[in-house]
Amino acid sequence: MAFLQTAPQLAHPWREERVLHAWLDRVLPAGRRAALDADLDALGDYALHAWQRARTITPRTPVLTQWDAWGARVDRIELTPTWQEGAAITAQHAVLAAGHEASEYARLEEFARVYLYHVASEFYTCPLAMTDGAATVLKASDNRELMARALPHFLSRDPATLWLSGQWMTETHGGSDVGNTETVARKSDDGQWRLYGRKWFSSAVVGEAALALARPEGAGAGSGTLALFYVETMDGAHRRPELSIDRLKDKLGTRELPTAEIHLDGLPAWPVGELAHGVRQIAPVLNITRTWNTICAVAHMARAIELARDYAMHRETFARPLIEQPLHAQTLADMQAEFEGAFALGFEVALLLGRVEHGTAAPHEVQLLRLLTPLAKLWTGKLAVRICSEALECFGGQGYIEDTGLPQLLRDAQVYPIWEGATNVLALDALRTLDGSALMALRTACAAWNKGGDPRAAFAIDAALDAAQAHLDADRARLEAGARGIALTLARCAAAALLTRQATWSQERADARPAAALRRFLGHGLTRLADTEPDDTHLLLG
Ligand code: MFK
Repeated sequence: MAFLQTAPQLAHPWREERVLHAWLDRVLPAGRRAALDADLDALGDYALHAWQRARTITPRTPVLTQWDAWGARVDRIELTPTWQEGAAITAQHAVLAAGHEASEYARLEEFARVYLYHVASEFYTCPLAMTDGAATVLKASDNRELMARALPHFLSRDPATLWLSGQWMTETHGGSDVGNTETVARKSDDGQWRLYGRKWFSSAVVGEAALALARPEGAGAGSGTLALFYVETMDGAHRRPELSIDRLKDKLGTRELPTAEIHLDGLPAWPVGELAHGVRQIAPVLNITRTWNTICAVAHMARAIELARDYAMHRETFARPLIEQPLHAQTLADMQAEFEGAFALGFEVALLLGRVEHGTAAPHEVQLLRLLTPLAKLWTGKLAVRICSEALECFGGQGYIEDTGLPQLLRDAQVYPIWEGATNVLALDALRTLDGSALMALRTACAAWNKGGDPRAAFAIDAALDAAQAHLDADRARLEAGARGIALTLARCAAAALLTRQATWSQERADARPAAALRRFLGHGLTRLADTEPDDTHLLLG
């Protein structure tokens, strides 16, 4: 019999996990930490089961049936088995509901669950993210009627009553620039608002509700005149006839996720707040879903690295395991160090979100959260693609073979820099918040995180922050051209400071690994500032 290579084995994503364990041990009070264990263990079991199951069945994608045999419009979507399990897993383990408990740790505990569930969920986390955002928007509104109607469903711990919400924003002419939204809201004679238009990326069309941007009839152009509406998609067991699904998108990745193009032809709608400034009203959805994007990207990196590491332990080349080949080990360790930095930033954003929402954050932390949310999203989104690509290479040709499950990691990862705002849009969003006091808030936070840690880290972080600050003095065109470099630099500074804190805590417990991650992360450099010479830019594009 010819040689047969064993497939990479996935370790238990919770029981045999180190980084999330240490983070939760450091942050959470003992009682809360212990209470979390059962859900994380069960979600780890599910993740392991889902990975093993996916290796033994033919991949499935959702199927849209628009018409029944007798010509009636039905727009029925048949979901994959994993998606059919989504409501039960979400409700049983409070994946969503945990984030809305009355505790400053609620968001951290929610995102620990998301971290374990995400890759197994086949991006069921996408509609969960939007539902979380919708719940957050409704709670922030003073619309008691909508709150009473929707929140018990969005945050339900019973799969039978759980509702998913979409976020219907993107249109053919209004992607990043939603001010171009063409959907119109008209008030009918009975006083009911109704929406007319086409939404171009609806990933929760199987959900029961959505938040939608639309322009009230007669309102002027631009984004300030858009209003935010709440809609429901079902009339009992049937999809409302004023909502039709034109087709499901044929995407590079996230193929199990039924992303749809839809038409609204008089769908009943209720204003969430005032009939203007809809972008401002929907902004909490953006920030919540961007945090989901961050944690999902980090979870994705963890999965790719874990598989590559396991493979390196068992695959022999040139008479020894790959893990003993210095260059291969170096490559894996570099990936791990970047991942640990990304993890630290992502979970700090989750913790800060909970503290801000619960009212226990210091004033500078409110500003810090607003700045770190886009920074974390844009950096981790890009990094996930890079790490997944590198991980595939760790398997040689097998990394390119579809039924290993590895190519899907890379295809799916490409959504993170796109989903919920592309990298450059996020960099410009960071600029929106980046005045002198926001930078000071970041400096203050970094100094606190660095306290008692490796002085070389503090020196490198200060130098990189100074360099980024110098770039903020540029004129507007240069500032925008350099926004990505500034954002990446600030993200790396925050991550390095957070790694320093984790390393100090871990060293006191005789664990030297986070300190090794910090040294390596610093070795990769913090500064990513760009050359923004406009003449060169024009020459290169001419
Ligand atoms: C999982 C798999 C998914 C399958 C594939 C998916 C592929 C992608 C599908 C999608 O389409 S996902 C949705 C992606 N779209 C976005 O994320 C939108 C990206 N664009 C932006 O984020 C723009 O920056 C934005 C739409 C917000 C620009 O809008 P405006 O109205 O032109 O900007 P403006 O005037 O600066 O902001 C309006 C208000 O919102 C301001 O407040 P005020 O009215 O009080 O002045 C801003 O401060 C506020 N604002 C904007 N962004 C904010 C924010 N407030 C808080 N947080 C933010 N992030």
